[in-house]
Amino acid sequence: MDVSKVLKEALVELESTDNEDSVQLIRVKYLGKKGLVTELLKSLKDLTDEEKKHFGASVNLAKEELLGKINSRSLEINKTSINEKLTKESIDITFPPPISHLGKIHPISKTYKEVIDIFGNMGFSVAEGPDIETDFNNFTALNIPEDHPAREMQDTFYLDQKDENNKPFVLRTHTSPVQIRTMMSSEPPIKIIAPGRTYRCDSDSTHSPMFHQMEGLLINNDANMGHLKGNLINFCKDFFQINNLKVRFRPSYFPFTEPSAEMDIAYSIVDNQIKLGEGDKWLEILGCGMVNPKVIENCKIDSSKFQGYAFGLGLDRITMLKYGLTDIRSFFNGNNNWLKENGFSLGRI
Ligand code: FA5
Repeated sequence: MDVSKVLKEALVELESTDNEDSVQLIRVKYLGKKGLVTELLKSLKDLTDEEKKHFGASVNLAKEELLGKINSRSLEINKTSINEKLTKESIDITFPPPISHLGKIHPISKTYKEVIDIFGNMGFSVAEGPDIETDFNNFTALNIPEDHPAREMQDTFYLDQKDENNKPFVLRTHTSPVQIRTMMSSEPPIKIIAPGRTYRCDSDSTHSPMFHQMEGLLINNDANMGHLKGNLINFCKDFFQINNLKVRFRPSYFPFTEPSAEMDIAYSIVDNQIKLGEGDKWLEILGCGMVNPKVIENCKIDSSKFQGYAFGLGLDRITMLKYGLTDIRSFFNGNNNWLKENGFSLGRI
């Protein structure tokens, strides 16, 4: 029985194979229970002790060599197939993705852009403030001193860290602190909007713990409630693209404005969808008023020379109204299917 002949045949077969399945067949053919090399070992019983020694050793050597070659051939074949796959599947990241793979613009992002465009056309510029605010900017400077009941109107998230006045920082409950930051750092005339994230411990179909507001602030020497109402009505007609939009201003109370009002928009629900411009339901979209002279003074501006108006618009609320969405929480639950249905393709923004 020629061990070297069997080994040679096995190696030739191994060399000519190019896939993993064939390698495994060769393994079985030679090293399996009934394999050719195994059979060689079975024939030991017919040999003399001296022959057994030599033959056994040469079969074992051949077995080891073949096993090593089978394993390395198998590795080689796997490596080649992975490389081939990688070459075939390589992605040209400079190539634009197919339309079906393009992301969607979130409705809130679309609203953000639109409100900035509309107020930008009215001459307002964009100001910004941080999400984490001091107690002074979020409350005190806005004429909401400690223990003032108005602090309870806005359920506040307090942070553990304290500011220089030893007061805990807060997640801003509204965008109104940007009024303070702007008046503290610039001279009138002032005409800004400040869109951004705001936070309150509040959650139902029209309230979200994180939501978006846009502050508006105009300070000059002759602004009045008429200007404020006119601008807000024009904004709504432009934003909702409805000329005879039903709106109402209700007297309200904010410590930082006097007089104060809230603006509501009329709607109805038809087939579980919000319909605008008709119906007897009202959704509050903003608070507004003439800036309280105390706030102007808190910012070191002379309130005998300057006056102005301010408003805080709920961006999520106007987005719900515009696109007929009934639950504010759907904006933020990260559901990609919802976004595919309700988002906007890049070309449309
Ligand atoms: C304020 O936050 C005032 N800072 C607004 C203001 C600014 C008044 C300047 C006067 C001058 P209010 O708490 O009402 O007011 O909130 C304003 C708007 O934010 C509401 O009309 C509503 O549209 C929206 N809003 C309030 N709370 C939530 C909430 N939890 N989720 C979604 N939207 C909300």
